[in-house]
Amino acid sequence: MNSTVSNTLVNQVHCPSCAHIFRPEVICFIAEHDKLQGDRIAGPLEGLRFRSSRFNIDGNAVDMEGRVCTRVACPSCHIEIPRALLENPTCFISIVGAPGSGKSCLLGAASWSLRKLAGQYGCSWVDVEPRLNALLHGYESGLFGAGGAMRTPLKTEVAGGDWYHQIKVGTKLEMLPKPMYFRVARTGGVSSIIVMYDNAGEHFLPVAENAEPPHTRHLGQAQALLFVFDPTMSHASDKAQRQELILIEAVSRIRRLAGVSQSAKLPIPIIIVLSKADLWAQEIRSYITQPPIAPGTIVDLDRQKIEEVSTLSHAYMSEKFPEFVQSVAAFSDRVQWVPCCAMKSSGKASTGQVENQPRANWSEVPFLLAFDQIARSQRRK
Ligand SMILES: Nc1nc2c(ncn2[C@@H]2O[C@H](COP(=O)(O)OP(=O)(O)OP(=O)(O)O)[C@@H](O)[C@H]2O)c(=O)[nH]1
Ligand SMILES: [Mg+2]
Ligand SMILES: [Zn+2]
Repeated sequence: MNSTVSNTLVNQVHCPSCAHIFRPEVICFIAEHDKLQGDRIAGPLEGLRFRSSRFNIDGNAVDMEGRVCTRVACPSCHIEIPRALLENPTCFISIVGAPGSGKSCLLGAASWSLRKLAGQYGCSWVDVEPRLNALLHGYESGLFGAGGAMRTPLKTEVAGGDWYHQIKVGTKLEMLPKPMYFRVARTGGVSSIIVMYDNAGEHFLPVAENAEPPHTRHLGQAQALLFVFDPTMSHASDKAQRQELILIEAVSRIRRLAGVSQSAKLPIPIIIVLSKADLWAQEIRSYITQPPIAPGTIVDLDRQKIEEVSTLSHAYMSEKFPEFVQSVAAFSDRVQWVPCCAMKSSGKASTGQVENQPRANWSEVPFLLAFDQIARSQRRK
């Protein structure tokens, strides 16, 4: 890259898709000219990835056919990444939970809420490159779009182009999740890029050691873990047991991928997101109708209120799901319990059918808490 931009570059970039770590100078550009379509790793429909030695005055690469190229890709997996990753600190947030626990709805509701409320929390929240967040935009407009019936996100599939990039590694095809990117900044302060993923719950089910699907490789670079626990999954069903197993499996993968001992406490904060609060949290619901806002240094979060709600939720969980609570305590000393909902379901007496209405309460809180904690730890370094 040319010298006009190099003074603002970060020291190293973590690829959000394949976890490769590289210096920004070795970034690949994506060719724009029609004659340069097709890439041996990214696929035949993608522009060629290349290292450039020709730049225009704005610091953009020029491809072999003379077209200006602004899009960049990881030098290892060739998946496109936002250029902002070269210039801003990154916060990786991994969202884990059983199939159907509410991860995709949570993402849609959180993103929708943050677009409206970020200013009140003393920060800004914008798409880094809207094109790369298309999946999430679909969740948001389905849940909160004006007019028409509310559409909940489709079940996140275990494979397929909407949710995953497909690349060619040697002779093998590999699926990697499509990250979602937001720029968050304290009003008037330095910005960070939040990277999040929406996996299918099935990817977190226990597998034989060293057989982890590549889809969840992001767990190795997670700086905060959001575990979505659905208290409405019947205690007696298989799924209830899975929630516990999924947590144990996720922690074990994080430890393996991050190279920490299997008996060590997790070195990152865990936030247990208690989803579907409209259905179960009668005693707690009144606490989460208003966003928890109070002056803070990084984000204006009302920590006292959040702590109060976390204590109430922990008490609820200790009574109803003691095994789960014990597992969590064994993994971390830094756990927060955050109830939230993405919608309100109610039975319609006349038809007996369930009716859903958009209702995002506290869905943004787990993400702001995670960002706040990551930003604090980055400041301490
Ligand atoms: N009442 C209520 N129902 C919810 C809420 N969030 C999710 N649901 C319901 O739970 C279903 C599953 O939610 P998803 O967000 O798709 O679950 P997921 O964790 O992404 O599931 P996978 O994609 O299979 O891993 C939705 O279709 C909704 O019917 C909520 O806040 N309240
Ligand atoms: Mg999903
Ligand atoms: Zn990569």
